Amino acid sequence: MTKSALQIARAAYKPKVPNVLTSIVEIQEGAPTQSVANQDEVKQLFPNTYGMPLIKFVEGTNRPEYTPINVGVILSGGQAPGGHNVIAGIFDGIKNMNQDSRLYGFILGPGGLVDHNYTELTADIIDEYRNTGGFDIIGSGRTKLEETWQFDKGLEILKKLNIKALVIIGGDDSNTNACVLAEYYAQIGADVQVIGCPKTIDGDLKNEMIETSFGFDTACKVYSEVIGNIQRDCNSARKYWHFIKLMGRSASHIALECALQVQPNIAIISEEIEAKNFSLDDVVNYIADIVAQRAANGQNFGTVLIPEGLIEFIPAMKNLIAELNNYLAHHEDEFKRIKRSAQRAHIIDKLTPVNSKIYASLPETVARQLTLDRDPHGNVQVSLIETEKLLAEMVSNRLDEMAKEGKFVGKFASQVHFFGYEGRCAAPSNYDADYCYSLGYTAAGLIGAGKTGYMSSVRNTTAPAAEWIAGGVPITMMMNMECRHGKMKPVIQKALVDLNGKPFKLFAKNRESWALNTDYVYPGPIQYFGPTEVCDQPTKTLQIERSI
Ligand code: FBP
Repeated sequence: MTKSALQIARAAYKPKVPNVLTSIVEIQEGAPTQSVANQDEVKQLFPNTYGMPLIKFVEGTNRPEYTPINVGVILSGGQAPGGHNVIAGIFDGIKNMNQDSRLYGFILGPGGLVDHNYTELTADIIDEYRNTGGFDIIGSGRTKLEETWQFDKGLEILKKLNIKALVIIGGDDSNTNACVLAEYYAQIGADVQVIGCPKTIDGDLKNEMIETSFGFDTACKVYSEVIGNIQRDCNSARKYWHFIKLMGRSASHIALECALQVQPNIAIISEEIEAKNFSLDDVVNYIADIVAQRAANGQNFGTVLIPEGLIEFIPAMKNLIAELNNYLAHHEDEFKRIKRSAQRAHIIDKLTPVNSKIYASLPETVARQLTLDRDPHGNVQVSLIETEKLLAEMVSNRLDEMAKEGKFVGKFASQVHFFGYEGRCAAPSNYDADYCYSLGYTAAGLIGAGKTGYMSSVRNTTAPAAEWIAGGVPITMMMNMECRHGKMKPVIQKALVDLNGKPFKLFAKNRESWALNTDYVYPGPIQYFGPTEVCDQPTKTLQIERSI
């Protein structure tokens, strides 16, 4: 395989790790824990893994004798930069315990465990993938591991390969399932430990003990670089408004982080739209007013950041989507038989008056996107909805009306962009390379200590890596009960943007000035080699959250 000069240089990079991981690790256990809410229900559902203590790794003196251990690893869900380094960390960690330990990767996500599709990850393979982006070492998938028959089927192959521990690298849902699996294997005495690792570029798997999910740092840096470039182009030509949609299926952490990095003219934060009960028209008016104000100053250009999940946070749109989900779930075949050109009118006819009116007001393309195939859970696939086009078109229409009323004097031309996939497999930043390797090495330490139902945790990451704190958090500690598909289920609480949190407050304090002045910041590309202040900075979100 031909490699770029950067790839070759990057392969030799040695991730920085907490000092404690370079020493003899001893386990320090804290007090028993409890779930964030619904303690009684969660406790009842997880009798074997509830209430376990927090674990902190500390420097020890006596190195235990480790017997060889076989470990399995699964990459679950969307790609996130650094996944290969988590696997490298696990590999090095279990080899450090005993050179005869072995690592097996299950192919294409959790489905690989159920289908007995695996490969042994040897030193040669691991070395090929150190510090690289992507999940291609074993691939990823979105099969949900939640049924007992899947757990039993998985156990057959784990037993055959003599695998004593499984590491599941995934987001909130995958780690919820990891916890259910840990509980099940403990309950049936399967003698298989299960450990989770926090992954997702969306940044919505975080809490007091998990500072950030891996991949968020790199992905946001990639998007911010490109947005910065667009801002410079836009400030040079001074003739376009750029509507930029950013990934983040529900939470707006990516949009907020990018806004803090690039200081755009407008950034919409879904959580705020929901809290203020904004309608789609309110969002359109908000943008159009800023466009008009800038035009009055002769600035017929600007940037608008739009979180991917926005549409589902607008209460009226949420109701419309819920009714559409329900209608399509029950009339899918009937709907598909209708001629494409007649589908819109058909839906308008079937919906309740309020939703019908909103649906009818949507541009043709967006109306169609809302009726496209649902995901395996019957939900609309938000990444397929071109919110950026929707808003650009609606803002343009609104400005035409304002022009007639004499409230807009200027020109409006738009460009639309969607940034998501281009950031998910980028070569991990130094932060993600170090963080991920440490998470993997820590997971190996938890396995060595015989733990199950824990998530690997590396904290204090705004300090130099040597001072990072490694350990484990019982996954049940992050859980609460939520209604999923009509049933109450124990799930890890998703972390949305906190409107009372410091990062949002800083953004809110500055946004008026960023709207009217052109205060763009141009972050430039991720730097892998060079001064630490250029190469090793964590996200703004993390820095602001952890500032005193
Ligand atoms: P995860 O939560 O699984 O990490 O994936 C997040 C994400 O990147 C979202 O931002 C996006 O909506 C989604 O994946 C896209 O999914 P797919 O890769 O299936 O198109």
